[in-house]
Amino acid sequence: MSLPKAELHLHIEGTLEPELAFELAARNGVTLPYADTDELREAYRFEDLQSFLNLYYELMAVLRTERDFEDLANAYLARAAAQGVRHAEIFFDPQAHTSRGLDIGTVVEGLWRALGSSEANHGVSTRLILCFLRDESAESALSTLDAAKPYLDRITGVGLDSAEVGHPPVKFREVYEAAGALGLRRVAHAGEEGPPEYITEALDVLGVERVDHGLRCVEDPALVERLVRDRVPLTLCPLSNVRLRTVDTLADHPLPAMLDAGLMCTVNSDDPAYFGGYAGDNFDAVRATLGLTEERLRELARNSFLASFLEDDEELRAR
Ligand code: ES4
Ligand code: ZN
Repeated sequence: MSLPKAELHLHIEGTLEPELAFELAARNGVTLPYADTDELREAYRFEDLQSFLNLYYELMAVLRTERDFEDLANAYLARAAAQGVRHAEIFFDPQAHTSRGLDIGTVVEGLWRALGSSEANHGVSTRLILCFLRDESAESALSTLDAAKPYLDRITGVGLDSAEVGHPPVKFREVYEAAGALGLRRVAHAGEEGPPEYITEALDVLGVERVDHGLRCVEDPALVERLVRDRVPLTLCPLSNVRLRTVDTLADHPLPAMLDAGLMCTVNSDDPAYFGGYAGDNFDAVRATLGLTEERLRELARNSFLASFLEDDEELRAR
């Protein structure tokens, strides 16, 4: 569906389609443990978040040069634009690359080659959000923020992703304080697999402005009340939730009830190459399966711009 929308929850590494993965593997002399794209797609049957993350990190081995990151981002932006995305706030995971010996500059400059010309080339404005891997140490997050300092003109905010359970937001208090002091916006994944308490902690301890996923807030009525009152945006990813078995089926997704409760929901694709669809596909799926009215769909699209980090004048142009 091509309703104009902003995408606020998108991991650029999660847009690596099998075809591009094999193309980059050949270009860089990397051998993948899959015979072909069909065999790779066979591996896209996930039990939970961790089983997905294992493949997600494994495939990143094909990303080596600035040009690889540029090609990855351009491929995403073209597909997003075709589905009505006018603005994209894009997560990247520097530690997943620096741990393989890449320089953070290769990642940021490569992505920027695509993002810097995205409005002209794709009609999509962009922001870049640096995510810390929560299953790595707090010290590693601090040194990642330090390494990013030469590139802060290209980075709008920080986020927190990867394996959630056992890695509560409080672990990253110090790096979020430092990021805030540098003028960076703050978001974090919370309440995807982790408990509602992680959502509260992300708000109170990390000072986040948006919660990525936030799905499990529905288990805590007092938390829902707070999120409604404070109009805290939640970046939901319905197809991701199905593929990672956070919900049993799409028909069981609490999105309609969350909207009825007054929560400020947005619909996003998370890792579209792995979860069966881009932003428009997620909108199509919730419309078809959850029976959302046109008015609800327009509300979701409007929320995506309101919850974005666009300035007011940019927001009006994008909508
Ligand atoms: C992710 Cl779906 C999801 N959750 C947490 N971390 C992630 N990194 C990439 N996709
Ligand atoms: Zn995510």
